[in-house]
Amino acid sequence: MALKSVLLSALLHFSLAEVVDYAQYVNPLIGGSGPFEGLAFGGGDIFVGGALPFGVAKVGIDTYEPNVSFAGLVTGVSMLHESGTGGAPKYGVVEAGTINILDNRTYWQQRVGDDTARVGYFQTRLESGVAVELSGARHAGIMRYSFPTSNEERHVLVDLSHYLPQESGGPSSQVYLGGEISLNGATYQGHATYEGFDTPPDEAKTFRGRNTEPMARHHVFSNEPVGQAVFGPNAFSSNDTATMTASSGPMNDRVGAVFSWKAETPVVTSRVGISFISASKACKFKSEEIPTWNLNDTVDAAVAEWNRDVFSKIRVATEGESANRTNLVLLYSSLYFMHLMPSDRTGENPCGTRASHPGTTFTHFGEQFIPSSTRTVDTFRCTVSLYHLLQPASYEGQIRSLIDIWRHEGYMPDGRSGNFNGLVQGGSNADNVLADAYVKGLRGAINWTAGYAAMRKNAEHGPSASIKEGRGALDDWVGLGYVSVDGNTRCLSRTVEYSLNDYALSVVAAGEGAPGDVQKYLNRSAGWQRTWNHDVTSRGFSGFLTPRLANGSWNATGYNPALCGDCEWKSITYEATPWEYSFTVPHDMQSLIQYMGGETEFERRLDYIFQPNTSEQDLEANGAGITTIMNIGNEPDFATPYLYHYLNHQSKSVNQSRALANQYFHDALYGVPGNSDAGALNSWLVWQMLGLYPVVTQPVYLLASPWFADVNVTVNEDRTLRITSRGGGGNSSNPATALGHSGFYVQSVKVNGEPWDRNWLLHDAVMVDGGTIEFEVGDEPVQWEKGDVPPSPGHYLI
Ligand SMILES: *[C@@H]1O[C@H](CO)[C@@H](O)[C@H](O)[C@H]1NC(C)=O
Ligand SMILES: *[C@@H]1O[C@H](CO)[C@@H](O)[C@H](O)[C@H]1NC(C)=O
Ligand SMILES: *[C@@H]1O[C@H](CO)[C@@H](O)[C@H](O)[C@H]1NC(C)=O
Ligand SMILES: *[C@@H]1O[C@H](CO)[C@@H](O)[C@H](O)[C@H]1NC(C)=O
Ligand SMILES: *[C@@H]1O[C@H](CO)[C@@H](O)[C@H](O)[C@H]1NC(C)=O
Ligand SMILES: *[C@@H]1O[C@H](CO)[C@@H](O)[C@H](O)[C@H]1NC(C)=O
Ligand SMILES: *[C@@H]1O[C@H](CO)[C@@H](O)[C@H](O)[C@H]1NC(C)=O
Ligand SMILES: *[C@@H]1O[C@H](CO)[C@@H](O)[C@H](O)[C@H]1NC(C)=O
Ligand SMILES: *[C@@H]1O[C@H](CO)[C@@H](O)[C@H](O)[C@H]1NC(C)=O
Ligand SMILES: *[C@@H]1O[C@H](CO)[C@@H](O)[C@H](O)[C@H]1NC(C)=O
Ligand SMILES: *[C@@H]1O[C@H](CO)[C@@H](O)[C@H](O)[C@H]1NC(C)=O
Ligand SMILES: CC(=O)N[C@H]1CO[C@H](CO)[C@@H](O)[C@@H]1O
Repeated sequence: MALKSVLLSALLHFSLAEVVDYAQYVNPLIGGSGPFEGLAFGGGDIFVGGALPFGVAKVGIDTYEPNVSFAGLVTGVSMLHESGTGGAPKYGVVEAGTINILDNRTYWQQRVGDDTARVGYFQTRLESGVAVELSGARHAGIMRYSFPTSNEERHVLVDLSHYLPQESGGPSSQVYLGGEISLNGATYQGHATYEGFDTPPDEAKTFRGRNTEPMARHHVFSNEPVGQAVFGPNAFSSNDTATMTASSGPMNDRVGAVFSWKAETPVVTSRVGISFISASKACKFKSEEIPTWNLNDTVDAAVAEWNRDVFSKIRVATEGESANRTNLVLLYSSLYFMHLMPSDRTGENPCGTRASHPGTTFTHFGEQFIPSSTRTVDTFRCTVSLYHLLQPASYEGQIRSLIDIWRHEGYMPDGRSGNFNGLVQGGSNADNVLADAYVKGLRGAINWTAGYAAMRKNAEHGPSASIKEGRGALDDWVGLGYVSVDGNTRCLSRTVEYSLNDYALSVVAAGEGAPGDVQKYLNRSAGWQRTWNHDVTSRGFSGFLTPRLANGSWNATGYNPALCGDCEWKSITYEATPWEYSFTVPHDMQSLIQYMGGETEFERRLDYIFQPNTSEQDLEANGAGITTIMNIGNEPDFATPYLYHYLNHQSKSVNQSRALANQYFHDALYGVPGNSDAGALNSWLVWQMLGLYPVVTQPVYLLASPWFADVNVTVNEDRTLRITSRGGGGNSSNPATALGHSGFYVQSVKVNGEPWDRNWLLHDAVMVDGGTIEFEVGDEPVQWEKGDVPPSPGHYLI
C-alpha cells in the first residue's frame, strides 16, 4: 500500500509539473534589436520564427538590410536559419511575393504593424496587405498567407535560387549554385525542398532566367539589363510532364515556380519539408511532422515539445507571492534561445555522400555547436555545461558528433555551419567541451579513446595559419610555449586559449591511459605565464599579457593593455582587450592571483574592471553604453564577475554578477548586451538566475545566489536538484526577494542538508543523483565561507 501511494504521488507530481505552460513566458523577440532604435546591429541577432528545440528547420522571414544596420525589407520566407551568430547571413530557400522575378528587388516588402511572436508561431503583415503566419516542426514548416480581398490575383513565388546576400561580400557570403524544380499540380519538389498547398492553385508555372544577384556583386555574366524570366507551361493545362521541370544548367540559371490563385482564395496554406538527403525524405518529413493543414496544430505541437523537453526541466513557481513575471520571462526566454542551436541533423548528413567518406552516416549536429562563427569562444564557457545537466542524451550526441567530424574530416570543428568547419577565432575549444564532459563523468556511447585522439590532433597537428579548424599557431606554441607577436596574429588571445585547451588535454589524458601526456600538457597549459610581463603597467596595476617576439624579447612599444585596435583577426587579441584576457585562466587561478601581485592586488584589479568610465576601447554598437573594461556581452568576460570566489569573497561575486544581469538583461527588444552567440549569452543568465556558475573543464560549480525562492531542476535525465533561498534572521519563512532588492547576500548554505563552508561544490554532490542546495540570504554581505577556495587543478608555475 505504502509503495503504491508513493508511486502514485510521484506520478501525480510529475504530471502536475508537466501541465504548466511555461512557454507562455517566452518572449522570442528579446535580442531582436540593437542598442539604437531600429538598429539590429549589436543586438542579440536572434532567430525569430517557428522552431523546435535543436530543430533542423527554423522557419522565418528573411530581410534585406539596405545599410547593414536597419531592420530591412522582407525578401521571403525560408526554412533554415541560425541564431545569434552575427556575421554573414546563411541559407534561404523558399520565398513568397509578387513579381518581376529576375529583377531581384521588385517583390521585396516592407513590414507594416507589429509582428507577433510566440513559441512556435510568428506573424507579420506586409505592405502589400498580405499577412504571413508560420510555424515549424523538426524538418518542416507551415506557412499561411492571407491575401487582402481587394487583390484580383494571388501569387506565391517559390524561388529555389533565393539566398541571403551579404553586402560586403567576402569568403563567408553565400552564392547560389543552381538547382532544379519540378511541378505536379499543387505540389512541387526541388532539390532538397518539397512543398504542397492546401488549395490547388489555378495556375502553376516553372520559371528560369539569368543568374541575377540581389547585390549586383558577382555572378553577373553580361552587362545587359536584367531580362524577363522564361516561364514553363501551366501545370494544370498541359500534359507534357517533361516541361514541368526547370533546372539551372551550366550557367547556374535561377529557377523556381509561380503559383497563382483567383480571388475566391483569400488564404493559402503551404507545407514545406526539407532534407539534405533527398526530396522523398523531405516529403516524408512534411507529411509526418505536419499532418494537418491547420497551422495551430503545428503551433500546439511545438509548444508541447518545448514545455516537455526544455522548460519543465527548470520549475519555479508561476503563481503566488514569490512569482515575478519579469523573472519568469527572463528565465524561460533564455532557456528558449539556448535551445535553438545546435541543429540536430542526425540522419541528415550529406557529408556521407562526399568522396572522403562515402555512404557513412554519423551522429551529426549540423550547426555551430561550439563557438559560433563570429564570436570568440562562445558556448564552451557555460552553455554546454547546461546541456550536460538538462539534455544529457542530446549532449552525448553533440559530443559524439564532434568526434565523428574528427574521424571523417580530420578535425573537430570550432565553428561549423553549412556542413563545414570554419572560423576558428582562438583556441580549439572542442577540447574544452570534451574535457568538461569527461571530468563530469559523461560516458554513454562516447568513444573516449577517439575523443582523446581528436584532442591530440588539435594539440599536435595544426594546419599552419588556418582559421578553418585546429590551432593555427602551433609552430610557436609547441616550439616556444607561447604564441609570438612576430610569428602569428592574435598572439595573446591564442596563448591564453591554447593554455586552457592543453589543460583540457591533461585531464582527459589522465583518464584515457596516456599518463605520459598529463605532465606534458600541464606544462604547456602554463604557456600564458611565458607571455606575461610583470613590468608592464596599466592604470596602476602591474603585470599583463604582453606581446613577445619569437626570440624571447618583449615588444611593449606603444602597448596599452586596455586597447586591442580592431580586435580582429590581425590584432594581438580577438574581440576583447588584453586587460580582459588577463583574467581568463580558470584552470590555475592560484598562479594568476600570484602573477597579479597577490590577493589584495588581485581584488583591487577586479574591483577596477567593474568601474564605470574606464574603458578605452571603442565598442561601437557591440557594447553600447558599456563603459567598464569588463564587457558582459562578450564571452571571455563571462566568469570574471565570479572570480571573487577565489578570495573567499563570494558576496562580491554575487553583487557584481547580479548588478550586471540587472543592468543589461531585460524583457525587451534590446534585451541582451550583444549577440546571443548561439545562446551563450542567454545561458549565462540562466546560471545567474539558478545561483550557480560552472568552472569550465572542472567538475566544479561556484555557489552564487538564486533569483527564485524554490527551483527544481531535472538533472541526469530524471533526478531532481532542488535549490531554495530563504530570507534570514527572524524572517525565515519569507522567500528570498527578487532581483533589485537587497536581500540576496548569502548568509549560509546547506548542501544535501549538511552545513557547507565552501563557496563551491563538486558535480557529484548534487548533479548525478540530484540533491538539495539551501541558501539563507539577507541584506548584509558577510564572509560566510570559511573553507577552501575553489580549486586550481592545473596549478603549474614555470
Ligand atoms: C543607414 O540608414 C539610416 C536610417 O535611414 C541612416 O541614418 C544612416 O545614415 C544609414 N547609414 C549608412 C551608412 O548609409
Ligand atoms: C491532358 O490529358 C487529359 C487526360 O488524358 C485530357 O483529358 C486533357 O484534354 C489533356 N489536356 C491537354 C491540354 O492536352
Ligand atoms: C488558432 O489559434 C488562435 C489563437 O489561439 C485562434 O484565435 C484561432 O481561432 C485558431 N484557429 C484555428 C483554425 O483553430
Ligand atoms: C520542488 O519539489 C518539491 C518536492 O517535490 C516540491 O515540494 C516543491 O513544491 C517544488 N517546487 C517547485 C517550485 O516546483
Ligand atoms: C520583478 O523583477 C524585476 C527585475 O527582474 C524587478 O525590477 C521588479 O521590481 C520585480 N517585481 C516585483 C513586483 O518584485
Ligand atoms: C574507438 O576509437 C578508436 C580510435 O579511433 C578505435 O580504434 C576503436 O576501434 C573505437 N572503439 C570502438 C568500440 O568503436
Ligand atoms: C616545459 O615546457 C618547456 C617549453 O616547451 C620545456 O622547455 C620544458 O622542458 C618543459 N618541462 C617539462 C617538465 O616538461
Ligand atoms: C629580438 O629581436 C629584436 C628585434 O630584431 C631585437 O631588438 C632584440 O634584441 C632581439 N632579442 C634577442 C634576445 O635577440
Ligand atoms: C614592436 O611593436 C611596434 C608597434 O606595434 C612595431 O611598430 C614594431 O615593428 C615592433 N617591433 C618588432 C621588432 O617587431
Ligand atoms: C561617466 O561619464 C559620464 C559622461 O561623461 C558621466 O555622466 C558619469 O557621471 C560618469 N560616471 C562616473 C561613475 O564617473
Ligand atoms: C555592488 O555592485 C555595485 C555595482 O557594481 C557597486 O556599485 C557596489 O559598490 C557593490 N556593493 C558592494 C557591497 O560590493
Ligand atoms: C544583378 C541584378 O540584376 N541586380 C539588380 C537588383 O536590383 C537592383 C535594384 O533594382 C538593380 O540595381 C540591380 O542591378
